[in-house]
Amino acid sequence: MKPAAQILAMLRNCPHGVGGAELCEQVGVSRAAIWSHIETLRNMDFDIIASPHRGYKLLACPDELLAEDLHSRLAKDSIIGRSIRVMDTTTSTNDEVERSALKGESEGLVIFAETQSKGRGRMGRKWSSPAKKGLWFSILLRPPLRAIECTQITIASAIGLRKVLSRFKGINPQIKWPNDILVRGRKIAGILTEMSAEPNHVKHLVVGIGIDVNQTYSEMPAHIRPLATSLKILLGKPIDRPQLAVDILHELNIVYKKILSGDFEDLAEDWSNYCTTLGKRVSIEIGSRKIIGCAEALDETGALLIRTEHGRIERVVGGDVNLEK
Ligand code: BT5
Repeated sequence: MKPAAQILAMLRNCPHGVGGAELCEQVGVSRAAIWSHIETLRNMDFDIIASPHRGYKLLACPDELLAEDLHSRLAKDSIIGRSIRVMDTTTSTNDEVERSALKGESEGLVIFAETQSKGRGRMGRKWSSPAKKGLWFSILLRPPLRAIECTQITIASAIGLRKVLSRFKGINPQIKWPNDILVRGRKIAGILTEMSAEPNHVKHLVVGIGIDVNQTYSEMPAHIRPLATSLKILLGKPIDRPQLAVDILHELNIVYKKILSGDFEDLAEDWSNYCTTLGKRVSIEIGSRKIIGCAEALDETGALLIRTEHGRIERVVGGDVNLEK
């Protein structure tokens, strides 16, 4: 870890302040070097005061995603976030991670962008990603799964996101199969899982996640305003994006480890408790075919099981679910 990130981690862990001597000892640099790193952090808008008795104290952090800072706040053995990059702008973080995957980068890489010029949803749809208003990021995974089991990863990610968002008072997020997180019927987050696979072997997965954090309605494109919401709109105040990013990566790591240890059933149970789709009469369009029926359950691969009007079970792995009257 770089000295500035190490200093930040120590300041966060000791809200009452850390002495200069302790920082020198732990970071392994001189007092002058500590002073210079503190100045660098101040120039990045970290509000740090120095007092002769208490040493250095962190008062406030900027609303900025900093790779080293995020990394230093994750557990050392975390798979997700082993390596983190933050970009000011890119076309789509899914493209960035895909390029890294093809170069052989190991799983756990996370790339954030403060804004995306071509953020996308499923089936070529656009994803609005205004600068510094949300969390727009993608994760590289190389799970030992078969291609047909990969819906598990989207479901698990939705469960992880739901759990973190539900910690905000008064927010009760619901999951709409397979990739939407809704609050009060409006979309607050979406997941785009893209896969590179051979018949019996997944080479890698790119899990792209978009979370609406600090937008107001006026900062959303008009066509999504009636459908979307953000944490700021729901809570009436801005949210600390770096902290939210850390909490989400932490939770995604937990659910990913569950999948790796074969515990999808456990996750599926959690999913059924918060899923708006289950038990409802739904329709799903897959190409030119339309399936109508009752969404009964998830199977062990994460596919949705629909009981049609003829009593047959249809297994659905993708598509848009609409609630029917
Ligand atoms: C999704 O697609 O919900 C997946 C979204 C994934 C976005 C992330 S951001 C990081 C990574 N990089 C990318 O390029 N993508 C991923 P889908 O279910 O197809 O929903 C798309 C629809 O959601 C659009 O057609 C709009 O109606 C709506 N939408 C667009 N932007 C939105 C936003 N910021 N918040 C809520 N809804 C939005």
